[in-house]
Amino acid sequence: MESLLKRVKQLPDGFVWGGATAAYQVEGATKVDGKGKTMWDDYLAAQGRFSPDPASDFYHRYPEDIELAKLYGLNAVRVSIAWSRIFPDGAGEPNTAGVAYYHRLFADCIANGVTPYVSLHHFDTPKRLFDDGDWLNRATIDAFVRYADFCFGEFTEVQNWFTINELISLAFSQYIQGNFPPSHHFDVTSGIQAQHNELLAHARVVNLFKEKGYAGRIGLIHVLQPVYAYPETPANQHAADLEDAFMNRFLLDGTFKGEYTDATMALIDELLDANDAHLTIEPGDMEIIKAASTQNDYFGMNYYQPSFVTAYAGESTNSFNGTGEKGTSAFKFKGVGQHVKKPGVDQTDWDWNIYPEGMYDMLKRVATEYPNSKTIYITENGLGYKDEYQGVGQLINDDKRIDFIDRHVEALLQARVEGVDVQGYFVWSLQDQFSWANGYNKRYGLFYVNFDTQAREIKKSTLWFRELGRTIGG
Ligand code: BGP
Repeated sequence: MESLLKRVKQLPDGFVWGGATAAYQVEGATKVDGKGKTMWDDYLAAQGRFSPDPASDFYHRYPEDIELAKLYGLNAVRVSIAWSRIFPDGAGEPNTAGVAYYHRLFADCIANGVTPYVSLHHFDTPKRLFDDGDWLNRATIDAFVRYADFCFGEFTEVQNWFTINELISLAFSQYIQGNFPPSHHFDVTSGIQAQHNELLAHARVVNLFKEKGYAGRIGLIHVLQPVYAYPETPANQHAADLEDAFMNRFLLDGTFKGEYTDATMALIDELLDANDAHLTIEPGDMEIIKAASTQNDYFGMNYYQPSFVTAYAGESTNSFNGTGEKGTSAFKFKGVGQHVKKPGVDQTDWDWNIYPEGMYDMLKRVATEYPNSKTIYITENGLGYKDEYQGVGQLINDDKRIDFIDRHVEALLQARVEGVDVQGYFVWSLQDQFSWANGYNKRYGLFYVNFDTQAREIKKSTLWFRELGRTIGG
C-alpha cells in the first residue's frame, strides 16, 4: 500500500500513542448496576435534544474497543471513572457493581497492552453534589478527596492518574458560556470561584496521593487555548492578555507555581472589576495549592484551538454553535474582548480555529514558564466533523481529520526537537461519542460508531494513525 503518511515522520521511542474517552460520553448504561445520576441526566432529559443512552455502549462493548485499539497500534487509552458509579450519591458506601466494572475494564486494557490513563472527574459531578452547588460548595471538594482516596486504594492496577479534566472548560461552560448545567451566562464570580475551588480539590488530592505513598503517577489536565490579538494593536493585545489570564494563566500559575502571581492577579482583578465580580480565597487555600505545585508527576495538555481577540467594552453576549452550521458562534466579554475570525485561518463547521501553531506555542510556553509541569502529554486533540457513513464494512473518508492530526503531531514534534519534554499524544477521541453540547453529529473518533447498530467501522484516519504508530522508536 502506498504510504498514507504525507511526510516522513518518526515518533520517538517509548512514545505514548493513544485515544481518549470520557465515561459519560461513551459508557451509556446510565441507569445500570446501581449508577447514580450526574449533573447531566435530568438536564439532557429536559432539553430533549439527545440521550446519553446508549452513547457508544462502552459499558458493554469495551472489550471490542480495546481490541480495536490494540489492533490499530494504540499503546494507551484515556478513560475516566464515573464518580456516580462508585458513589451513586457522590459519598457514602461504594457501589460494588461499579467498582467491579472498572476492575474489568482496566484488566482488559492491561491484558491488551493498552495502558490506561485514568481521570477521576470528567465533567460528571454526581447529581446530589451538583444540586448542592457543585464545585462552588466546598463539601464537593471534601467528597472528591474521599472518592479519590478510595480509587487510589482500590484500583492499584492503575499507574497513571489525572484528577480533573479541563477545570476551565467546566467552569467556563457552566458559568460564562451557559451551555453546561446550570447554564449561567457571564456569572463571572462563579466562573472564577469554580476554577479556584477545582484547583484546590486537585491540590488536596495530589497532596494526599503523595502523603499516603500511593504507587504510580498523578497530574491534572488543562485545556490550553492561546489567545492572540487581532489585529495586533496595544489595546487588542491587552484584551488578549485579559482573556489569557482567565482561560490559561490563572490555573497554570496556581497549578505549577502554587500562587496566582501579582501580574496575573492584576489582569484577573481588572476583568473581575469590569464585571462586578469577585474571588474568595480562604485562609489556608494557597498553602495547599503551593504544596501540590511541585508534586505533580506530569501534565496532561488538551489542545484544540486558539482564539483571536479584539478589545470590547460593550455588554457581554454569546451565541454557541451547537449544530455545526458555520458562522453561528459569537463571543463578546465585557471589558475583556470579542472573538474575531482571523483571515487565512480555517475553521471547522463548529467555528473552531484550525491552528497547529497554537499547540506549538503553548507547549513552548508551558515548558519555559512552568518547569514544574515536568513531562507533558497531549491528552486530547482532534477534529469534530460530520463523517459520512458509507455502509457496513466501508471505509469512511476523513482526509480532513488526517490533515488536522498530521499538522498537530508535526507541531508537537517540532516543540520536542526544541527541548520540550512531550512524551505522548492521545487523539480525541478513541471511538465516536456524543459531544456534550452538540450531541451525536459531531464526531471525533478514530473508530466510527454506527449509533443505530453500535457497529464500529474504520476511517481513513484509523489506518493513517496505525501507520504513524508503527514508526515509534523505529
Ligand atoms: C474537551 C472535553 C471532551 C470533548 C472535547 C470536544 O473539552 O474534554 O470531553 O467533548 O472537548 O469538545 P466538543 O465535544 O464540545 O466538540
